[in-house]
Amino acid sequence: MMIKIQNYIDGKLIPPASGEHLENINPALGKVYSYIPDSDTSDVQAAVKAAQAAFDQWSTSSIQERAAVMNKIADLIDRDANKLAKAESIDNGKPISLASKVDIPRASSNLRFYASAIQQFSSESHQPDDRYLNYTTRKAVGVAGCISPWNLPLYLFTWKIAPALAAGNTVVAKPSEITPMTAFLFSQLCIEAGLPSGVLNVVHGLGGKVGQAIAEHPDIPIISFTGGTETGKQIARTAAPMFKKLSLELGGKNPNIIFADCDFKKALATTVNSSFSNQGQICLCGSRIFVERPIYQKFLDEFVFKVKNLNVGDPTSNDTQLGAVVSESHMKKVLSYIDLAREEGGEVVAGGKRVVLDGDCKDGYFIQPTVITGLSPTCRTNQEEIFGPVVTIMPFDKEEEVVSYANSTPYGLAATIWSENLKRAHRVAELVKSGIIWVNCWLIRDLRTPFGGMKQSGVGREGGLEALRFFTEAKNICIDLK
Ligand code: TXE
Repeated sequence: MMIKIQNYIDGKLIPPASGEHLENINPALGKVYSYIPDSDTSDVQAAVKAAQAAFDQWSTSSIQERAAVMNKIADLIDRDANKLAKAESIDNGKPISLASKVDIPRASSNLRFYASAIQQFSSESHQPDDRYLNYTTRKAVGVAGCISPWNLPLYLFTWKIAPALAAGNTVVAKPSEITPMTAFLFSQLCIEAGLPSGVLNVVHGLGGKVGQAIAEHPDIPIISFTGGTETGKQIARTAAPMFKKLSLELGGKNPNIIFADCDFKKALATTVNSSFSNQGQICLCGSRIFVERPIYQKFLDEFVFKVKNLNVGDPTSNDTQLGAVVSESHMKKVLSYIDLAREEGGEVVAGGKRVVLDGDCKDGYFIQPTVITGLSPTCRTNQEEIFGPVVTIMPFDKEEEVVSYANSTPYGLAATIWSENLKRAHRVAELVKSGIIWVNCWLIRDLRTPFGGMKQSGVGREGGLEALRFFTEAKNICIDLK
C-alpha cells in the first residue's frame, strides 16, 4: 500500500484541493514508493488563511509557552528517531548511518536551540540624556514562508521553521517535492505535541507552483529559502518588488586549501569526508581542493587510495558510506559535469561512472566518488556548483595564488584551510571571501554562529540571534520623560 502524503493545514492532515498527486521515488531503488500532494495556489491560500487566523494567539503567547511546545516536538522527534532516520534515508538516498547520526538529531536540536534562544533574546534601550528614553521592540512579522531543499530535508526544514515559530510567527512551509516524507511525519508529531492549529502549515508540491505561490502571496511578508542560486534569483525577482523580507541560502563552490605544513593525517581523513559526505550534496562540502606543491603528489596518491575504497551501496545498510544521489535528473546532471571535466582537459583519477549495484538497488541512482585533476581554476567544472560526489584537485605554489583561486567563483559560502601555522591560517581566512570558514576542521557547527554566504551564495544569515532578528520586526519608540 503506497503512502499518500497529506498537506498539514489548520491542524489537519488533508489531501490537496485538486485531489491530484505526484510520484515520490526512492532513489536507491529507482522506484515510486509513495505519492505527494500536487498542491496549487488554492492550497497555499487555505494555509495562509489558517496561519493568519492563528497569528494573534501565537504571536502574543508567552515565550515559555512557545518553547514548551517546541521542546515537546523535539522530544517526539527523539522518540521516533529511528523511524525518521529510516524515512529520511529512503527518501533522500543517504546512508542510514548519516541520517541517524546527523539529520535527525540536528532536527531536534534545531527546535531545542530556538526554544532556548528565544528565552535569551532581548532588544535594546538607548538614553541620549536624562530627558529622552528610546526602547526597541522586536515582534513577530506575520505569516512566514519557509521553503527548504532536498539535501538535508528535515534538518533544513526545522532550521527554518524553528526560529520563525519561536519568534511568534506562524508559518506556511514547503519542503522539497523530491524529499517530502519527513516533513509529513513531522506534521504528525506537531499534532501529537498539541501545536495549535494553523501555527505551522505544510503544503507539498512543485516548486514552480507551490513555492512560487508562497513567494508571490501578498499576505506572506517574509520568506526564508534554501536551495539553488537560480531559484533564489527567481524568488528574489518575485518577492523584492513586494518589499518582502528575504533570507536566501544558496549554492556554493567551496575551496579546501591544504598547506604543506598541515596535520597531514587529519587533513586527509577530513577531506575525504568534506568531499563526499551525503554524496557531496551539502552546500558546505569542499568541492575544489588546492594542495601546496611539496605535498601535492603524496596527498593525491593517498586521497585517491581512500576514495577508491569508499563503500557505495544500499543506503539502508549500516556499512554503506555513500548512498544514492537524490534523483535520476540529479544523477544525470552530476554525470554530465564529469563529461564536461573531461572535455575541459581534466583527468578522472578516481571514479567517474554510475555504479550499478546488484539486487534491489540495481536501478538506483549511484555515482562513484570522483576525483579530477589537471583542470584550470577558471574552467566551468571549477566555477559551477555540481553538488554531487565530485571534487577537483590541483597544486599551488604561493599563498596569494591560492587565495585568488579560492575567490575566483561567483560563490562565497564556505571554505576550509589546513595549516599548523596559525598566523597564516588567520591571514588566509581574512582574505578568503566566504561567509563560513573552518581552520583544521570541517562542519563543526555551533548553532549560535551566523550561517550564510557572500556573493551568489545568498543574502542574510541564519543561526543564533541572526535568525531571531530576521524573523522579527524592530520598532524603536522614543519617549520624552519631562
Ligand atoms: O533546488 P531548488 P534543487 C543547489 C544544488 C542543486 C541546485 C538545484 O546545486 O543542484 O541547487 O537543486 C523550491 N519558487 N542546492 O532543484 O530548485 C523547491 O520546490 C519558490 C544547494 O533541489 O532550488 C524546493 O522546495 N520555490 C542548496 C526548494 O525550492 C521554488 C541545497 C529548493 O529547490 C521554486 C539544495 C520557485 N520558483 C540544492 N522552484 C543548499 N544551499 O544547500 C523551486 N522551488
